[in-house]
Amino acid sequence: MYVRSQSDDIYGDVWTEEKAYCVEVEVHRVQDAEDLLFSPWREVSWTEKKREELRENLTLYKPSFEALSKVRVLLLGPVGAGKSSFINSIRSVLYRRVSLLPIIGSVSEGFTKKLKCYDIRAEKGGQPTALTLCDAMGFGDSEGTGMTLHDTLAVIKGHVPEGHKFQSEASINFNTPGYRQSPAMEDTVHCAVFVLDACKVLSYSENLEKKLKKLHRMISDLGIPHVVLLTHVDQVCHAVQEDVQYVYTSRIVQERMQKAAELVGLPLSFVYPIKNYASEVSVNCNTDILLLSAVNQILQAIDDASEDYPSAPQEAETKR
Ligand SMILES: Nc1nc2c(ncn2[C@@H]2O[C@H](COP(=O)(O)OP(=O)(O)OP(=O)(O)O)[C@@H](O)[C@H]2O)c(=O)[nH]1
Ligand SMILES: [Mg+2]
Repeated sequence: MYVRSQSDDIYGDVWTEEKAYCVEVEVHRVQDAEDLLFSPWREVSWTEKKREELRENLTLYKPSFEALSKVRVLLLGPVGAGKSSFINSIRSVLYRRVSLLPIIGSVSEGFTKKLKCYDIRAEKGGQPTALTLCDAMGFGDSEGTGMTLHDTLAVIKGHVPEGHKFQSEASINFNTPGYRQSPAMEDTVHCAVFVLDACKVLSYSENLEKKLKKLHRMISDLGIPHVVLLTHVDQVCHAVQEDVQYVYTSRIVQERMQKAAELVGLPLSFVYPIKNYASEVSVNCNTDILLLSAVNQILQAIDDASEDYPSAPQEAETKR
């Protein structure tokens, strides 16, 4: 439990005897009052009812653009930020137990090497929802490492086939096996999500920042919505580690969100903090609420952008 107090507040007993001996001393870490704001800066209802409401929003979601039956969301970002973990976490929320997809790993050169799209099912063995989450290779810190800008744009435009293995020395082109020359609208990416690690936003390289900013401009030009997910928020604030309910009261999470927004060049309202399932073996209501809120923001961004799609799907294809 976290208590906010004035510095001269006294809790417990005050000894008046001249000689008092301590038999046992218990030391507790006290969260610095400066770390927490007096009230959350974004309102969230942390209730079971809210979790079910958000879950239903996702499972019943239908894209507002009628020509589309499914939406593809591409997870982009530096190696190790938690892109694959996010897919595993969303599955966990819907299956009501922590899912164990064999796609997560910590390797400095990046664990995910292929483009793989995952159907998100309403429940284990159930019907796929209208959401598909696509996992791809991470960005390296230095030039020429990880997925290139060129290949990222090829994926976004829908040219790259499922299962393609990225190779920094072999850019995607017309000769790439399975290359889609004229992708249909359902093959393109309908929202790009930048996944950034709250522990590392202050130390990402200049090269990575340039790449994120460039992508932001290029994706905007294509008329594709994009948002930022800030992962690992449990590792930057003790209160949040105890309970993600403190996420919008934590000053440090707020600062890291501001930094994440700056890195990409988006306003703060496009940044959503999440905590992926990483060490726990069962799901938790508040963690689910934060994850589902982020997904619902992504779906909303897709629907907002689709209002500006040309009405006929063929026109939409040529626009891209
Ligand atoms: N504590 C904590 N750990 C996380 C979180 N998200 C991911 N992790 C851990 O971070 C490590 C990397 O996660 P991945 O999901 O494999 O990261 P990725 O972005 O897919 O990485 P690449 O495939 O290498 O590009 C794993 O050990 C995860 O368990 C989070 O929100 N909190
Ligand atoms: Mg991965």
